[in-house]
Amino acid sequence: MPIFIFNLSRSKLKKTNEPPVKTNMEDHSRTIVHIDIDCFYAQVEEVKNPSLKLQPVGIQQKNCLVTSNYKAREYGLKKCMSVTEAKKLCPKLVLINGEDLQHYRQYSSKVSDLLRGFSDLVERLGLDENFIDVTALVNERMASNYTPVGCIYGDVSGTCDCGCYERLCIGSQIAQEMRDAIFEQLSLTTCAGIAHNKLLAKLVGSKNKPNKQTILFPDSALELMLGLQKVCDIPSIGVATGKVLNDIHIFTVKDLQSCQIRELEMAFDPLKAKHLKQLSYGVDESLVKPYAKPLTISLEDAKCLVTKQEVQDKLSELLGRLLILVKSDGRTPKVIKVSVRKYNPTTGGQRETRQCPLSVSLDNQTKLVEVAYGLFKKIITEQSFKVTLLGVGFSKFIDVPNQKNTLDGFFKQSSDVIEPPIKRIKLAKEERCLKCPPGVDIEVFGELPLEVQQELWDEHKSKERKVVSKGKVNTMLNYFSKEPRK
Ligand code: DGT
Ligand code: MG
Repeated sequence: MPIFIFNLSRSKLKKTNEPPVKTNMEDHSRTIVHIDIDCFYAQVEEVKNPSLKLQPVGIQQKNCLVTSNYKAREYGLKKCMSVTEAKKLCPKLVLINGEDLQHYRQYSSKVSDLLRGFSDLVERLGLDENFIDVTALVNERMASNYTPVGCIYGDVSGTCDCGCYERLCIGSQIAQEMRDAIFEQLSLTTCAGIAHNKLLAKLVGSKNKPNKQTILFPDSALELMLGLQKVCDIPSIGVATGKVLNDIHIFTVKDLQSCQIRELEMAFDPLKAKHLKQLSYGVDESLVKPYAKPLTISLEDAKCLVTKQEVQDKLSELLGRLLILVKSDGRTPKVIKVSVRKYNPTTGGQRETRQCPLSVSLDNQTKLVEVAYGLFKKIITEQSFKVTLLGVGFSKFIDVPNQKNTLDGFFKQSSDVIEPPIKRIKLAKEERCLKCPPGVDIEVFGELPLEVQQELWDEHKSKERKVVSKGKVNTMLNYFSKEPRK
């Protein structure tokens, strides 16, 4: 249950016609940090090529400028400007093609992974923004030092007495630590907003840019919201909702605050109407939703291929790029899959996918191409073919790091095929051991990471339910079975 802090004497809304939601009636017990990377794509290019730092740099996709570094922004360059216009404003502009997002994605996951070292509650928003709920960490540090770090938005004179001032000050210290870590480890500068909810943390973070952070104390929330002007400037109000609001003559944040809830309920369902009203006052009860890593990481190319060589070259190219993504993801995939669309003049063709357990090291690209080509041959059995799409992907990830301490690293002997660690076994400790499936050496089982133990147990249960088909002998369970492999 949220704790409401009733402090009506300080309400700036008292004189207006009774708005149903007041910011200082909201629960302030959380501390949320929002981190946004400065001129993200441009900074990644600068990290790759530091000489760019001294020059105005623009990132181009098609004929459009999607971002530019702050040096270029001094010339008046803006997002979504045409490249021709940008060049006119800044003739010395260095343009870089930013259509391949691979490096940006890599940096994006590195930043989120680094932030997860501070709190499990990290939510990604796009490629360069993260919300981090640092409430637990703040509570651990209470009664230490309450010096605020960074800029403060608005007036701090009338602070609430629920302890939010102290919490937000500690939150600002944590935000600074996070930004320092991102800079030290990845050479990226960032902006941060610190507030008691996601909406306010995001909004206030953009008040001082670049490479700065800003705290918002709850008493300044209304000022921040009213500074937005248009309803569409409220982050979670998209184009469609904005249009409906405009249709009922609500254009500004002030309009949204002062309209009757009944008016909103005529256009939206009651929950959404209440939510919109709350947003206009800077009230946002939404939680930081920890991001789930993707179930599959795959790449595909819709190119026409007609020879074995073309297919192998394409698989090699796709796998090369895919391995970079998988390695930066950090987890270990257990399954490799290939998708193919066979050309059909009438229907255009249908996509077919084949997959198999991954028994080859991620470091051995040549063998991976062989495995992928084997899967391709299972779909395309004809000598003469025409495929219009080829894709390759990894799935069934387990949280075992794929570079150091990898499953294959752990079990690797001289070949690339995973072998059980016969010589390295110790007795299993009761407390970390899940049920050992029949047929698996209890000592080997006890030595495995919990995720792998769980995986083996799940596989055993599936086998019991006959989910694993007889043909699929190359399973995890077989790797760890005491029986010799078939
Ligand atoms: P900032 O945060 O103002 O310092 O600058 P950026 O560049 O980080 O801008 P942001 O945070 O809005 O967007 C992050 C990246 O996303 C940006 O570097 C390029 C890309 N991006 C932003 N807006 C667009 C867009 O409208 N279209 C496309 N294709 N990419 C965009
Ligand atoms: Mg940014």
